[in-house]
Amino acid sequence: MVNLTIDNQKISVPEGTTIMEAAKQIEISIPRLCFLKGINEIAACRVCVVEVEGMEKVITSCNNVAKEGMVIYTNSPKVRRARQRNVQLLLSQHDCKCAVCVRSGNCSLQKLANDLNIIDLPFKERYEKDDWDQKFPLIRDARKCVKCMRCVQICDKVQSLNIWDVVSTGSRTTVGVQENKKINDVNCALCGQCITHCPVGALRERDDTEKVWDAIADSKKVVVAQVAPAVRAAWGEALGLSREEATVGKIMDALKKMGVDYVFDTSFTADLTIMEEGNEFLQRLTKGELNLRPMFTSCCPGWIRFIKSQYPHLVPQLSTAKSPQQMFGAVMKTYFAESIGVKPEDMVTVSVMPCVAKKGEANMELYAGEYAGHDVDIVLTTRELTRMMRSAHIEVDTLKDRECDPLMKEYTGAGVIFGATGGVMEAALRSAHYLLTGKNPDPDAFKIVRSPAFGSGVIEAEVQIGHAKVRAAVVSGLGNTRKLIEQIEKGQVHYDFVEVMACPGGCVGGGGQPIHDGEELAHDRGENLYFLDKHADLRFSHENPDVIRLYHDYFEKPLSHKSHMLLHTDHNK
Ligand code: HC1
Ligand code: SF4
Repeated sequence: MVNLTIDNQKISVPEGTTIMEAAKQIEISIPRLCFLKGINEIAACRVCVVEVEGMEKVITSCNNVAKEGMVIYTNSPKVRRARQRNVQLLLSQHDCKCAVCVRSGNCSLQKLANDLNIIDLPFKERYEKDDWDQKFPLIRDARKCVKCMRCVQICDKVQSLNIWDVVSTGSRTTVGVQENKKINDVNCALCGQCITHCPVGALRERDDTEKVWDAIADSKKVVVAQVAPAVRAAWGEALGLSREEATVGKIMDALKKMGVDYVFDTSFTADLTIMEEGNEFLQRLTKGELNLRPMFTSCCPGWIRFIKSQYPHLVPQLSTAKSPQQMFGAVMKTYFAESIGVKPEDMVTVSVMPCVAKKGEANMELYAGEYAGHDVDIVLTTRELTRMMRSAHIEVDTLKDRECDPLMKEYTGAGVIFGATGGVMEAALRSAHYLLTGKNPDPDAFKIVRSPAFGSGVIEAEVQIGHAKVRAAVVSGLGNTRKLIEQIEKGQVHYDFVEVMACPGGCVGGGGQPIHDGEELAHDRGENLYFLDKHADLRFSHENPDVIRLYHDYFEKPLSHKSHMLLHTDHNK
């Protein structure tokens, strides 16, 4: 053990403990901007400096370890002056337009400047302009970048894609797209993890909220919204609601109050996906199409972008099922439009997703139906939803639980758990058991595929369903996915069915979710979804009465000709 004194308190810590960690143990919180535990411990921002008795200069606390006998001050005049100066230097290269920044009120730099009582900038402002493609779903504003390197490290160490890099030299050193390329010319998966780990507003999603307001204001348009499973687990975080208060019913109420005509839950088409993808899997399994094993899930668009750019030869192994988001759009513009007597061209379909890649997915030519334009017209992230609620001046305390509209009102717990890693696999296994044996399993029979740490790697399971043995694997995070695929390719592991989610923890940890300065909340949000499943009246996708009626009235049966036309796609296109 090492003995030292921090702010006049004596403390003993194990050898190798950083000063920042040691201070935390006695509830002294040292401010920081760039630090991300285990990912970015490079002291780039120099905000976490502390004074050590006997040392002339202050030192950074995130990457210096506590030593025997050290006497440390975390908030002395010398420390405060150094911190102020370091933050002022960052601000000198920052556009400081806080009032019009998407991260205003949730920006670590803004908070630091306030906390440090910085009320003036002694330096002349100097920041770069750039020519970012404003149509791309991910937007970068170089004038707000503080060069903390978090985006570089997240994309490299967690997602294995190295999209960002340090570019230019000397005083012009900054962060940009690798090799100074355009963002459209590199293989960004659009997972949005760099956004949720950016401490300021330098990275954000393309804002599509005005498009929704325009559609609502257009009296000729019928606006139909769907809300993804994982949104319910996080939307209240940004509005100060507890998990119990932030129900999905209140999102539906808020959307109606904003002027949306019909509201639905994407968990409904998650159930429909299970019917299509589950049957497709059983067909591949029982027909012994070995060259197409393992079958990979196809609902995560970040994963689809990844496989297409990194492992194009594996694309035929993807399930042909469209994602629940796209299925919903297709069903809205056909079955639902017909049933309410609206022309598909007069319908605007809006999705609320925890994801940035869903914006890219919806825009793909692949998903422009013959009926009217794209399946989904506008995609909002969870963050954009809460911004819209704010701009509509909705008092969250006044929101009531509202049900979805008829025809696609019902959803099951199996659909809800799609939003957490392992959920798609578990939902599929529950229904596969029924399809193969004619009997429902215990709903929790396959909980082995739930990742205990939601994203700490790979879960594998061999499950017996009737006479069939299914070798399943679940993975989240693209770096983890790359490792798994390499093992599959080398023949070191063998699976029949693999679920992949691009974001660590699955959609609950998605790049469109509320931001908490690098704090990982995917685990808690995932627990919330499993809690909702546990207490749901229906827990099997094949028992969703509205899905059963949809097949009876419209699609006939899973994998029918009509299903293939509307609910499946060719990922090779
Ligand atoms: Fe997801 Fe999905 S689970 S991909 O994470 O299959 O975004 O929530 O909506 O489409 O259902 C996201 C979540 C979501 C789809 C479903
Ligand atoms: Fe990398 Fe994901 Fe950010 Fe794209 S969105 S740059 S893949 S972290």
